Amino acid sequence: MTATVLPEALPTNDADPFSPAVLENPLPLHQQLREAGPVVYLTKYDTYAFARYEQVRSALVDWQDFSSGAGVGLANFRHEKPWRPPSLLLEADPPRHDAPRRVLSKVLGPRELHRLRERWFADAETLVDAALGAGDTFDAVQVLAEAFPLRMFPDAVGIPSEGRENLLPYGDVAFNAFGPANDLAAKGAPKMAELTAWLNAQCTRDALTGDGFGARIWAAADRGDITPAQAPLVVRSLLSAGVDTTVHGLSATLYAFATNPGQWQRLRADPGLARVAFDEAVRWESPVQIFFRTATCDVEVGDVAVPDGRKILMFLGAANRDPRRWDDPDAFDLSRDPSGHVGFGFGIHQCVGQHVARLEAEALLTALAARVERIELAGPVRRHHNNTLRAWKSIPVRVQRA
Ligand code: 8QM
Repeated sequence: MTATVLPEALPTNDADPFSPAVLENPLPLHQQLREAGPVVYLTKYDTYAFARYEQVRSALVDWQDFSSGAGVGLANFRHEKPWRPPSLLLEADPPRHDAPRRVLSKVLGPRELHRLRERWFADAETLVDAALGAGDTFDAVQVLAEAFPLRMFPDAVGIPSEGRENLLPYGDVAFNAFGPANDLAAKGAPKMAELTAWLNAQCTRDALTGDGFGARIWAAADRGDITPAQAPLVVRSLLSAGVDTTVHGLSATLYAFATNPGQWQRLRADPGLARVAFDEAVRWESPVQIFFRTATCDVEVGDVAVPDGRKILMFLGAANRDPRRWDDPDAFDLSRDPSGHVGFGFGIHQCVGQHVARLEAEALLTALAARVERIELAGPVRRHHNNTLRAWKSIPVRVQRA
């Protein structure tokens, strides 16, 4: 039997996943989409969607049928011009994808991270001491989740201090650009050229200091592992993907603890749980909520087919709370094994910086757990809306020092 390719044969949903209401709280839509079926047709964007763990994970692994080369946003690069030259990693398929991936994977590998570990732990202690020294109520987003990666990561890449205030605004524009041309995308448009020019200028050989990740990417070009033309784009990937993601991953972790005091006590009793805690927070909140793929043929999924050339919206956040895969999925629980979550993606594109992110989280949480007896919300939290990210503007917390 041949699978039908007609959208009319599918469960449909008329919601706008990028509307302010859904971005404020996507969980009800995620549940509707999971319950509707393995494949749902989104009328608003004339596109297909996966929200169950099984389909999301299978599609992420099957890069042949579900391609990234036409872009991983709503825009289809076969028909629309990308807003910037496509990423050599994120928006490419094998074989083009592979050499840049290999280079970045090595630059961000265990040897490099081992060199950073001691310094990052010491810097986390300094940062946490400064935060606690300023009082026992503060904004955990600004004072911890933004401050730590914004210092550590650009230093590790090797860009100068000047202009770093552009990193988060650039990320906001870039992550909005994966979604539709809505108000959020329009908001970034006036700043786009300036931010892009600044970011690109940080990717040249001369802008990058010393022995950072950036210089190591250029060294790979000197060895011939990638071409000199590819090097600045690989540096650009690092600066595009490595800032907002960790900021909101750390924010998610701090929010999770501030609202689950029992879990904080567990971390305090066993600081070795810091890494599990971060992964559990990435599962629970899914800082990167969505990515698209493009079908390279009529792909059969169950008893329907996604037609050749069409975009599929993959709801990573919905998959990460799919009760078909997770017990008590809405609980932030350090006793579960969160491995297998799709918050870092899965398969050949799975986050190449995930070990960097985990090291940042481990350093920050270890410093915090040693110094803070209690952490709780001190006022209303505020989300920051973005077409791709589940992000925060503010998480006011009150801490009690240990
Ligand atoms: C998202 O530019 C890039 O290569 C890139 C940008 C954003 C990401 C990944 C790669 C997933 C964090």
